[in-house]
Amino acid sequence: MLLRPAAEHLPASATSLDMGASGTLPAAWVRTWAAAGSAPVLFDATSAAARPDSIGSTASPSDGWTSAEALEAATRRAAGRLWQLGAAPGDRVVWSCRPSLDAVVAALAVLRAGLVLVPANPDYRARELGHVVADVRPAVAVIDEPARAAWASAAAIAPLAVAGPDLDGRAAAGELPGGLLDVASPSDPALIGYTSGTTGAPKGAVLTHGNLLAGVGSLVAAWRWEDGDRLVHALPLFHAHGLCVGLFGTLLAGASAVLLGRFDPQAVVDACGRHHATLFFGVPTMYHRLAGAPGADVLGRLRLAVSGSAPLPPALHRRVSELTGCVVLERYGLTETLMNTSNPVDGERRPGTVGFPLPGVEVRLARSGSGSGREGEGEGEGEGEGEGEGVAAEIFVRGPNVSGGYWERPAADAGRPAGGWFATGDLGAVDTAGYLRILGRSKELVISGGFNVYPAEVEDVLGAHPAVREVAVTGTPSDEWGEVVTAWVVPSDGGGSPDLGRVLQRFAAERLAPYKCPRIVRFLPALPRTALGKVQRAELR
Ligand code: MCA
Ligand code: AMP
Repeated sequence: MLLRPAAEHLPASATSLDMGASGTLPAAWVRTWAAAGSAPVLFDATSAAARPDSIGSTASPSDGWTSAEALEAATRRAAGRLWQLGAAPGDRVVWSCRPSLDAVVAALAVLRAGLVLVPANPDYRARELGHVVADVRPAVAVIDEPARAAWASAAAIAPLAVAGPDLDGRAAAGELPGGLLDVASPSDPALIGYTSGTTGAPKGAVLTHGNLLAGVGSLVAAWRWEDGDRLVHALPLFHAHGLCVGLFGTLLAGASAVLLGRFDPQAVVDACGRHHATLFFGVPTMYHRLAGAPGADVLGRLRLAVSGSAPLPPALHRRVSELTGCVVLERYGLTETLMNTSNPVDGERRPGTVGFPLPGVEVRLARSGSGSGREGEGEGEGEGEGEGEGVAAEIFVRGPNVSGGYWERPAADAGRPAGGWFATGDLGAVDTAGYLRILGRSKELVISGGFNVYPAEVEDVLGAHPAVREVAVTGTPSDEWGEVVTAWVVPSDGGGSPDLGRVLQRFAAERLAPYKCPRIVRFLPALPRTALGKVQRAELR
């Protein structure tokens, strides 16, 4: 069944916008910056420890704030530096940096220069960063730490220039080739987001400039994001939530953001108050921690607090509302599609639901399997498939926000949406008022603190340890994290001990980013399997 379109839930101003992706984000940003002049855009609190005086000074834009015109100039110079490093339009740039203003300028410059931004978690270990570098063959890697730069160089299979994030400071004025800035077309690739490694190795979802503009533009419209809005930004910058929704959205709306660089409940509370914030975006773990923080009632004074990336338990939704007066707005998205649905700004924000389709996005529920969705489903087939109100079925999405497929994957694994419909791997149902409810996932995925963990990747790593005969990875429910990663291990010698558990956790920590490492290790004599030999994960959970 097709969900009722956004038009029924949004004002005409939001739905009459052109979501047909007839432009690019950089071109839109530059127009906004030209009009905004000296207006403050980004407050850099990422190095607050070194500059405590600057926190809270909203009076002087020069004190920690970067203006629209300064951001335009810095990103222009940084784009020139990327070209000097040898990158040509269409080349990929791996960007693996801790949050900083320089890192932000570098990322924006990649898009302005017509290059393809490939974010990589700065917590990645050598094998994780190496996989991205070997797969995407970047011309440039922007990396803020020598050890990670060395890992990238070692994994490169094509010539690679490695630079630190301070691209602007190194640019030589007057050497910029003219006419190349902000000229990418909507169909050109803009960003490759690594995600969904069902086979153990993440693959890159390719988003075009048109996808980014449509995906971010629909949020600006639906959330009535305006130049007077100010976001407290405490999300990682290397995922769609922090980068596309938080940062790119701020810039498209002509609004401003306080970049905290990391999440700390007290810092969020302080920044909301001192900077007169109107917006906060977080994952459920952040709301869990904020709910218990002194001064959290500041959330109730925001115009909008948004949750996403993982299910926000209704009990937590109600708790935040009771403690702070803030009715969190939950929305739903994926790296491959950016955001698809959202609870309304005006109207009831229903706990346990992700609301209605965003402007320009079609959402439908249909039976999955037998090739449906990714390769097999045609136009309009979703109607009359027997999936109706309240019945769980796979969620499919279609729209100008949806990626055309994964980077250089063979057809079977390419994620090409057939008839435009992208199979999300999430299961949902609509309630009587039309709100979408996420009921589970058909894909094997653990979401811990808003970060996605693919069991196969963790199993591949642990399975390489000589003490492990077999291993399966699942998610164990957790109030704070949503789920935590649990490894079920069949030891080679038949026994298992807390010591071996710790050895395996250390082994994982050397090879995987911290959020993927098993918090819990359990030992079994054998894994439960079906008659065909498939591990029965449901029995382990
Ligand atoms: C940190 N640790 C974690 C996680 N984060 N362990 C499991 N799951 C995690 N998510 C580890 C730390 O390395 C540390 O390990 C220990 O847990 C305690 O760290 P703590 O300081 O408490 O954590 P934190 O640094 O405060 O991080 C918690 C966090 C963070 C702020 C909730 O996980 C976070 O920023 N999550 C947001 C994820 C996100 O942006 N997802 C968007 C992707 P040790 O003790 O060993 O040192 S999804 C997306 O983009 C789609 C499109 C969407 O819909 O949004
Ligand atoms: P990613 O692979 O990082 O793009 O994560 C996308 C996945 O996050 C989706 O397929 C969902 O499983 C999950 N997700 C995102 N937002 C929500 C939400 N509000 N509720 C439940 N799951 C969500």
